[in-house]
Amino acid sequence: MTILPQPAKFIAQSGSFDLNAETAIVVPHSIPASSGRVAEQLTTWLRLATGYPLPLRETVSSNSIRFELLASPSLPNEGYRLEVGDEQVVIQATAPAGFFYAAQSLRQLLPPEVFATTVQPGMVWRVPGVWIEDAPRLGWRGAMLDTVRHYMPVDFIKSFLDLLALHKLNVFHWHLTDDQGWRLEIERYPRLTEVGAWRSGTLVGHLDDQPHHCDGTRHGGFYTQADVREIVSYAAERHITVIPEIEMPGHATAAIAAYPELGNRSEPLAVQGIWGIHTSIFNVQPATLEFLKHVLDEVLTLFPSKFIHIGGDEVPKKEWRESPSVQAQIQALGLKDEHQMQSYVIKQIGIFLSSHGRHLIGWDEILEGGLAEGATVMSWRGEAGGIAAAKLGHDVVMAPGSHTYLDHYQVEDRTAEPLAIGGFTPLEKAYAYEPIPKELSKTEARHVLGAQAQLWTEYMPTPRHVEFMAFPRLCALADVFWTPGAKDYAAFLLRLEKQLQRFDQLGVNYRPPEALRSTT
Ligand code: TNX
Repeated sequence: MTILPQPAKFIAQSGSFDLNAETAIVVPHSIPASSGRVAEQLTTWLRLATGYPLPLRETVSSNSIRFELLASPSLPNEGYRLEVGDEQVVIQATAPAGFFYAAQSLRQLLPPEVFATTVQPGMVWRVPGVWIEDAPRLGWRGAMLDTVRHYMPVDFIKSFLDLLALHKLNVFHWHLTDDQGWRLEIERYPRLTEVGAWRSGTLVGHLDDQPHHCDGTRHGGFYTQADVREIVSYAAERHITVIPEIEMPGHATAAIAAYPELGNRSEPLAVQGIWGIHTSIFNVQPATLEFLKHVLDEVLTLFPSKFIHIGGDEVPKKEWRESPSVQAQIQALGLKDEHQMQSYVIKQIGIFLSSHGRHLIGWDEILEGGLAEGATVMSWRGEAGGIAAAKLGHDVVMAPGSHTYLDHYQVEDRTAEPLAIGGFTPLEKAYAYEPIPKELSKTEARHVLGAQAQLWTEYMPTPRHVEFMAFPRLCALADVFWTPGAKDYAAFLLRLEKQLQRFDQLGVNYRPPEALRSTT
């Protein structure tokens, strides 16, 4: 088996199918346009490297790749069947996502050169005979990219989305605001990007190295609303939902630098060039809550996702403790302390989002001081937050630092590789990750919507560096998120070897894993 993530069920068959200049793609009239669209995508992909015309036809013929629509309950929406025989390849699914994943699998059954972007002469494009029935284990298979600590160009985000799609991941969690920058154009508040998108310098070396010094180079950038629309639709074409993250009430320095009235102190702030947890957080004036809702109004028009991520992590309460006005509000609202104040803010935002038919998700700190009704928790400080929330009957997404933080070192000898934040998460550990905590009963486990990988970019200044940290560990996590049943690391490595050959064609800057260094 060469497909990654590994299909749920497959049986090798005798024979094989050769793709050639006469092969057609058959999309009967009964296939709805949304699924037929996948056939167009498939032709586009396959044409690049094969140079074959691969026309779309409505009538059945031999030497073809045939799409067949199944009645809805026979397979889940993301499921598909793929059968490769001598005369034809048959793809069955009930919905566009299933056809899309079948097409991804078919590409991976072909030689890795099919991922080349120019015609490869002299190739035999042979697909080995196989029967596959496949569907994912988890519904939420995500990857988070931090585009704040380092701005990532739109073209890179698109190529990253292509790689997510190749791994059958379906959520792109886009970290857009933080202390070091505000990267989303908000028409009502232009200073968020005029001021907030730019910092005057960036920390040199590691946060733990003292004294801190910055490089003095202006860094920044932001995504216009047109960029966002383009990315959201690019993702949708690849069956990926984009979930924006707008941080509150902490990780807010860039916004406060742009609009000082949102903060708690009178002295002006600059957009941060240093990593870590900063004490500057939003105040809790009604006007600030209004500001957040106005920002979200625009966010909601840009992002059709059911979930909106509001951050909520790492909120030092120092400024609130010291602010007479926040203290007065805590009193007036009858709250016990600053934790309840945070919870109050998140609840207000939760109510706002529900009133617009959306759903709040936040990092596990939103549990502190009481969880907002219906809120979904993203568990990052280990699994505890996720377990607690699921036991309370809330949905959760597992994102524990221990296994899913791809900003950690991939090697024990830290001097052997570029500076990273810390930790040690080698490929084998990522592969060993178990997304459903054993502490949960079957019923509680239904609250685990899925899991995701995190790419925080403090120590990843360039897209190539992001690729180096993401791959191949994200391949291992994709397998964990998608494939039900027993794991087999040795078999994973064999499939990975093929995936790396595909990466070579695509020009992905992956880190060659030790286990495969002698062979690749
Ligand atoms: C903690 S994870 C953070 C981020 C950092 C990350 C570095 C989380 C919700 N907050 O702000 O970038 O650690 O690993």
